[in-house]
Amino acid sequence: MITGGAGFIGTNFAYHMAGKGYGLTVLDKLTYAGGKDNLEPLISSNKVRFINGDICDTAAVKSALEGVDAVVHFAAESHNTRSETDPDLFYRTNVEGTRVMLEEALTLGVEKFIHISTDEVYGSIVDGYFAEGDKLLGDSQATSAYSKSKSQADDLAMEFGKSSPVIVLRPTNNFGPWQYPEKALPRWISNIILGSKIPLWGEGLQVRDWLYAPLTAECLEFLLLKGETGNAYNVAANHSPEITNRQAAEWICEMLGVDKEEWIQYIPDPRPNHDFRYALNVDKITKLGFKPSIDPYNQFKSTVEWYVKNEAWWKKRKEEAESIYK
Ligand code: NAD
Ligand code: TDX
Repeated sequence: MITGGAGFIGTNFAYHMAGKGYGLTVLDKLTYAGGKDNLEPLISSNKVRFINGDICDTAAVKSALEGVDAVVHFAAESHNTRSETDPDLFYRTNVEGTRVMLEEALTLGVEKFIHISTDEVYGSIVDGYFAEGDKLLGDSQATSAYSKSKSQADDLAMEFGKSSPVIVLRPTNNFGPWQYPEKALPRWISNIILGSKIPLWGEGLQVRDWLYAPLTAECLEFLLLKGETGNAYNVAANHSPEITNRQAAEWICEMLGVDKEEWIQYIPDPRPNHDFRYALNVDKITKLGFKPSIDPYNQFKSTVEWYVKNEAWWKKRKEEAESIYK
């Protein structure tokens, strides 16, 4: 079962797993971020059994779990900016929803439960890298309602993992096809295609560790097969040199053939407590045998090409996505 399988990373994972012949159930509430259209080819070919339901609804979760042997739990409210205005929703979905999923799935005896956490649970780091043991309990160093709720959900999953087959994955910023255009990369690409500039917050010197979503999907299949339960794992690209937001924006301008001096607009940073840099130590998952194939420039390029080709997909989402920045 893939919760949140109609969202960005969940969709990438569903295509990866369907391609490998796994039988899949997607449980998704179809919030603004979920698109059943993403999965249509998989649903119509019976590769995905789709259930429209809420992870906070115990009865719906119980019924959806029938016949399921493993759960990969993505469903969440995922955007920091939205958490500034509706923190309660983030706690309900991310903490309470995760508790319901853990309790119901483990009571029914699933063989593995992978909880998708995030690099944001560690907070920002000036130099060096966070290892798995660096996460503190509770809010840890998390700064937004989104990251604080994810930090608490991570604790719950780790607690269940002391006696049940739970794994926690903490990935860095993902990018790739099907990402909702509220997030930086698809926002910037779609802006330029529509003739608007890239709004770069502050000086654009923040560092994100951009990880191509199809690699996160590979990582999850690897953990389903080889991950040791009761453990948290980081996964990251560890770019060298690191990629600032400014660099990412400049690449997008270059790939779309526009002048970066003209098309990047520096604006006062609207995000309170904007985390400056995320960086993770990946020794643990590397030792277990997972090494993603990192090629940021070409992975950015494939992503830009996807948005150029799939204008109809993001155009119908763009107005809603932009409304949160007004
Ligand atoms: P997304 O916002 O694109 O998708 C979230 C999905 O969850 C949507 O399909 C939505 O309909 C569904 N959902 C929301 N509330 C639900 C509920 N109550 N019941 C059932 N379904 C519900 O998110 P994403 O970017 O794909 O992120 C997926 C997961 O990965 C999240 O847990 C997020 O915290 C984590 N994560 C994301 C990134 C990233 O860069 N996108 C990085 C690290 C971790
Ligand atoms: O228009 C923009 N201009 C800008 O400079 C937007 C939308 C963002 N930014 C900056 C803010 C961040 O430094 O770009 C960076 C990336 O921003 P987001 O796409 O909002 O992602 P971020 O806040 O880093 O969080 C993402 O990574 C960790 C995901 O949304 C989370 O779900 C995940 O846990």
